[in-house]
Amino acid sequence: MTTEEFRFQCNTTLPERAPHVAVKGSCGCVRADGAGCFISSNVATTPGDMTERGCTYAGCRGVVGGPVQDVIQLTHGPIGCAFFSWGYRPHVADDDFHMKYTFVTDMDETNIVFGGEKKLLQSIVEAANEFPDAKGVFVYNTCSTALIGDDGRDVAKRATEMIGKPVVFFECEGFRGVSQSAGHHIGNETIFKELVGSVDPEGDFSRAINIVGDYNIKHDMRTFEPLFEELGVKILTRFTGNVRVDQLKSMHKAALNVVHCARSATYIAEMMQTKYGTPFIDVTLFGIKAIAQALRDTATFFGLEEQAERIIERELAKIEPQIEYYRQRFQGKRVFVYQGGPRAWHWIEMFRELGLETIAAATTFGHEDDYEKIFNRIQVGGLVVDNPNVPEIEEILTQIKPDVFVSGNKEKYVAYKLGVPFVNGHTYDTGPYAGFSGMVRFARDIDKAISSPIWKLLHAESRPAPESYAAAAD
Ligand code: CFM
Repeated sequence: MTTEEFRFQCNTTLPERAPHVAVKGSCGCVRADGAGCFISSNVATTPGDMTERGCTYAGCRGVVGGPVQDVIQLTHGPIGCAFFSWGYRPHVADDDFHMKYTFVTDMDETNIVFGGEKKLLQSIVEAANEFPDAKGVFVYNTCSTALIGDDGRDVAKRATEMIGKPVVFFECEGFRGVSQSAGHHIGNETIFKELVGSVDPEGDFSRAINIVGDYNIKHDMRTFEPLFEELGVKILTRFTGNVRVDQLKSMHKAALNVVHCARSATYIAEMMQTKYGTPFIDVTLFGIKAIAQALRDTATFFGLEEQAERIIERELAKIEPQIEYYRQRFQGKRVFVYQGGPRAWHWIEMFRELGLETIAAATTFGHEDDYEKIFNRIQVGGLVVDNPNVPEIEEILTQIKPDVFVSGNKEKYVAYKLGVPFVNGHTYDTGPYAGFSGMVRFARDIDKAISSPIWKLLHAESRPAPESYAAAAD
C-alpha cells in the first residue's frame, strides 16, 4: 500500500485526529520543498485519544533539569511521579548519581488535605544533609502540589538560606502545557533566571562555546566534543548533558551558543542573546553533512576554517568505506521514524545519507517549525503524523509495512509484537549515534535490526505454509 492510499481505520470514532495526519503533496501541488504543507500540532490532545505524550513535569524534570549531574533532583508530589521519571531517559553523567537515587516528598492523602510545604522543606534539608557533596537542589512541582496551592517558591527561598546552596524551584506542574514541550520552556526559563550569570569568573572566554540542547544520551557528547575542541574552541558549558550546576552559572561568559535541539533549548539561547548579546547558531549533530556543517559554522565564527576542513576530511575518510557498505545493503529499504520532535527531521537527512527512504515521519510534540522541516525533507507522498497514538502506530506498521521502525521505548514492544525490525532512537539500546562515528553505529544497528533472522521465523509461524510445502506433504 502506498502512503497516498492510506487511511487510518482506527480514527473513524475520533474525527479530531484528521487534521493531525497529512501526506506531502496530497493537495496536488507536489512541491518538493513541502512549502504550503500543513498539519495541526502543539494543541491539546483530544480526550479519549491514547496519546503517548508526556506532561510538562516530564519535559522539565526528565529532559532539561534532570541531566544536571551534581544536584539533588527532588520531585514535590506523589511517589509515582518520581518513579516514572527515574532513569527512563538515561542521564549519562560521569558519575551515575541519578541512576542510583531519586528523591520525592511522597505526598499522601494527609499531605494533600493539610498541605505539603512543611514536608517539602524537611525533605530538602534531609536530602542535603544525607548527600553533602550535592551542589544544590532542583525541586519540581507536580499537578497535585500545584492544585493545593503549596508555595514551593517560598519554601525554596527559605531552604536556600538553611542549606547554603541554591534550591531551584521549577513550576512545571504536569497540566500546564499540552505536552512535555512546555516543560522544556519552563526548565529553560527557570535555569536562566535562577542560575545563569550568578557567578562571574575571570579569564579569556573569547573562544568559549556552550553546547546547547544536547543531553548526552548514551554518551553522545563523546562523539563530537573532541572534534570541537580540536578546532580550537573551549567548551565552557553544556545545556544540560553531563553538566555541573556551577557551569550553568557561568554559561553567559561564552562567545557563542551552539544549539543542537532547537525544540528544547532555543529558548535559553534567545534569552542569552537578548540579555548578554551572546549570538547563537543552529546546528545538527546527527548525520555526516550535518556534523560537518556544524563544525564549519562554528569554525567560521571564530576564523578557524582551515582546522575544520582538516578534521572533516580526516573523519570522512575514516567512515566513508563503512557507510558505503551499509548504503549497498540498505538499497530500497523504507523507514518509519517517530521521535519527540527535532530528531524526526534530523534523521530524515541521516537516513537519506544511508540510502534509506523515509516513508512516514511523526513527532510527539513537534511545533509548526518542526513540521515545516519534516515536510521539507520527506519525499513527496511521505506520510506525516502529529502525536500518533498506539492504534495509529499499529496501522502504519501493519498497513504500510516499513522495513524498519525508529522510535523509543514506548513503541519498541508494539513493533516487536508485530514483527517489525526496530531501532531505539530516543535512549538508544546501544549508541551513541551523534557525530561521524555515531553515524556508523546507527547504520550498524539499523542493519542488525533489518537483517536479523528472527523476523523470517516469526512471520513464517503466522503465515500459511507455502505451496511447495503443501505439495511436498502430498
Ligand atoms: Fe530534543 Fe532530545 Fe528531541 Fe527532546 Fe525527548 Fe530525547 Fe526526543 Mo526522547 S530533548 S526534543 S524531549 S532531541 S527524550 S534527547 S529523544 S523525545 S526528539
